[in-house]
Amino acid sequence: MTLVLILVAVAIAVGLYFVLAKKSAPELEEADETATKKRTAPPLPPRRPGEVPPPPKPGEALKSVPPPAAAGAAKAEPARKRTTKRDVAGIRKGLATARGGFIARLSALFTGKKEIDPEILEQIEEVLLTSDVGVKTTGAIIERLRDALSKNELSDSDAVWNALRAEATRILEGSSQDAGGLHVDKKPTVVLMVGVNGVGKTTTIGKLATKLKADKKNVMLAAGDTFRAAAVQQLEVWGERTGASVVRGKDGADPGAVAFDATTKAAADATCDVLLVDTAGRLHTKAPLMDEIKKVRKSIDKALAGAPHETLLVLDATTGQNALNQAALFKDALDLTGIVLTKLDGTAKGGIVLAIADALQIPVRYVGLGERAEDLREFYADEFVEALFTREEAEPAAIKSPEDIRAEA
Ligand SMILES: Nc1nc2c(ncn2[C@@H]2O[C@H](COP(=O)(O)OP(=O)(O)O)[C@@H](O)[C@H]2O)c(=O)[nH]1
Ligand SMILES: [Mg+2]
Repeated sequence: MTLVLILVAVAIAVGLYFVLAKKSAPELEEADETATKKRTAPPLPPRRPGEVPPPPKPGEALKSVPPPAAAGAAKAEPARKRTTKRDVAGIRKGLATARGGFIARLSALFTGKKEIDPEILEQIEEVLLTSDVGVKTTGAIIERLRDALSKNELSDSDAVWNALRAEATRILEGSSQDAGGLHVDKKPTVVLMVGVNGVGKTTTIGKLATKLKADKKNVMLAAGDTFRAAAVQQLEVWGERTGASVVRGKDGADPGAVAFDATTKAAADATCDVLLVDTAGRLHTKAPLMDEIKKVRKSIDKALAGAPHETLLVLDATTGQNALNQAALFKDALDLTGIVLTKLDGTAKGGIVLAIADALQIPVRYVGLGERAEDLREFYADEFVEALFTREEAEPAAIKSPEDIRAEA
């Protein structure tokens, strides 16, 4: 009798457990929906309790182990193939101001010295700190150099320079597995552009529309900065230049409504490849304004499930550490897929790119090296470091990549 009672109690408990588990699953999914919608891999088939996975067939064991993720690459998809021709010389030209400032100051510490000056680490540290690399990133770089020096891994000042260059590459590659331009693999691909006032959102949209048009893509623009009539006009000028249609609302219209309308139109238009959504760059320190960007994002998702496919944060390199503070707030509010760092042509510092890559672990996708459409460059760490760090005396012997050699042939 007691046994029967115990069995009945156990059966009821098990039943209750399954009913509760089933009920809470959709609620959890909903709460986490925005964060995981785009990137979650298809779920593995459920395994019954106590079930042991089948042993791997010979040779299969290694395949089933995922490759180790690079630092900060948790969100990143596999590295994409470079779509543009390498143009180290062009990028170097765009970085002339930074090379004349930041890099020239660094380089001067090494010029004419073969022996390592014991004070060189402090001098490097000072240049990095005054070039927007930031305290944390500078500290990490110096620590690694000090470590290598103490192990006698750096024999002369050339070796120190190369180690510095390698550090820059490591930092930039760590965050940029997913670097290099937009991923236009959905039709339409919806791109939401965010950032504070004046950083270059609208200009970047115009430059992107120009690039996409050159790639024979059909582009639509959404005038989501409804606060200033001038902002809408600025986008319309880019629309006329590139042949992209512009979706706009009435003056002062709700930005979410404009974004919803544009996304609905783009989704219904079979010829539309990419929709670029402009937003107002209101002060990020005012929480309600940040909430509004989140609302815009939600409206886009409502009009087309899974969109926006890209949310790019635009940062102005000339604002230095301020750009980092902005980025932290936007990263908190939105699921950012990349950074566009504009106006790198206008700063003698330029170290901010290292600080951003190191602190945010969000891939830098484009850099702005001027106001013309062709000055927006897809970002690749190796190419960028080569353009930034090549010293004047080494320039004639610039290293050629296999792509360059093939292109010349
Ligand atoms: N030198 C330079 N100027 C830029 C770059 N990107 C944008 N600008 C300029 O920055 C200013 C503000 O750009 P805008 O797109 O209106 O910023 P928004 O408020 O974020 O939309 C404009 O004068 C642009 O021409 C860049 O990469 N280099
Ligand atoms: Mg604008």
